[in-house]
Amino acid sequence: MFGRLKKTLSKAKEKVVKKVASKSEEEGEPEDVKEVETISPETEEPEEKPEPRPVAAEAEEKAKEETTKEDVEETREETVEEPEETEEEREEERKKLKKPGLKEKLKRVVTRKVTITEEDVKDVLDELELELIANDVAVEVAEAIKEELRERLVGKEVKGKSKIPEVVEKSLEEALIEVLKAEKDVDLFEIIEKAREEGRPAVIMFVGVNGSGKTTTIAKIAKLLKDHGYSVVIAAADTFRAAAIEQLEEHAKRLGVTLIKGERGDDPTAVAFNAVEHARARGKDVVLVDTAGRAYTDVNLMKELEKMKRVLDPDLVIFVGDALAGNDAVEQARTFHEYVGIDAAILTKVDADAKGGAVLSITKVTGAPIIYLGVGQDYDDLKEFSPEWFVEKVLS
Ligand SMILES: Nc1nc2c(ncn2[C@@H]2O[C@H](COP(=O)(O)OP(=O)(O)OP(=O)(O)O)[C@@H](O)[C@H]2O)c(=O)[nH]1
Ligand SMILES: [Mg+2]
Repeated sequence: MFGRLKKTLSKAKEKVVKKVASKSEEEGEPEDVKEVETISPETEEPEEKPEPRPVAAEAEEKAKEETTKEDVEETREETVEEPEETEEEREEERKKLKKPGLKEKLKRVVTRKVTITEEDVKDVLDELELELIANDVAVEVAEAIKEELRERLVGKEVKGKSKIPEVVEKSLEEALIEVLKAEKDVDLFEIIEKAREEGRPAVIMFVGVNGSGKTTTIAKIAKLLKDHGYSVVIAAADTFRAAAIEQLEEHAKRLGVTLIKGERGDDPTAVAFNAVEHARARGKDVVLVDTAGRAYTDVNLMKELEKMKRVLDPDLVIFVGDALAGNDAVEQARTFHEYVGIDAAILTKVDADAKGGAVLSITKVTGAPIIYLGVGQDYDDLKEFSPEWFVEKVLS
């Protein structure tokens, strides 16, 4: 899953780290980190007690050299006073004189920092942008990731070479989370609970082009909700193909949930409306509405979905997109959002998706959060999505 995207991000990360690290070597202090880190004040002190007052003696010598005849007396006075210092005081003084050297050294290592500049990251970021586009990331999203990353990296002070990978990784993590963040969160269970409190079934419409995985995803969601104790009704509002109704009948039978269907060619909105009425009358919790998938350029489909949305006034419209379609899935989402309005997205076939482009792009383009990912053909192959989970997955 996301193998290619992982490689792209890891390559960019390594390049920035390498560049900044080489700069830190050029601009930093000599590599005395080890030496200094292993020296403690204790080990630097000589084991044995030094000769009495070598420092004071040295000072005395120096003073002697510098004194003139006139101030001899004064100097004598000073030297006369000195023997009165206790051994502890002298030890203290000796330490004081020694310590700055050590302190200075430590300070040199701690403050050895490097500031990341535009120059350091420009080429890598440009390259990353192009590689993201090659990974089916929408152009505007690749650009946004580049900018978010630039903002976080340029001007950042990194203290110590060993901190560089951490700083770069953190910036990348934040940049990706930023583009994956939706305008508002969508929680399927909260929505259902809210409708339940209002004494009515929650209505959820699934839209998307043909073959994107709507019917399979509805079956997965029906299983998830049933496992959580909710009663589910499925509306076979894809009356376009007879096989679509049969496919859903099979799922409903296996899952033990109610299916409301019409005949092939019936008005899809009427079928969905009947399902909602049925759920309301029987006190069911959720209605999952399967819709027909055609090309997203199909104006009739968009009109049909618009009408259904107007009549049903659903709690949630979920766009189902095939992650393998990459940028095309993003374009589909954009169109569905324009005509129908989508609240959330589910991307399917992510188990076979190496590029991760659609996952990275859909929210930024439509504002709708990804709530689940389809990761296989079984009912349980549904993964709850969060930007943090995704970022961890692609940066690990
Ligand atoms: N590997 C994998 N295959 C999936 C996933 N989701 C759906 N599929 C497969 O994709 C194909 C199409 O899925 P459907 O659920 O029929 O798609 P649809 O959107 O309902 O298609 P239409 O009814 O024609 O509009 C089926 O073979 C599914 O088994 C998934 O997450 N992973
Ligand atoms: Mg279908």
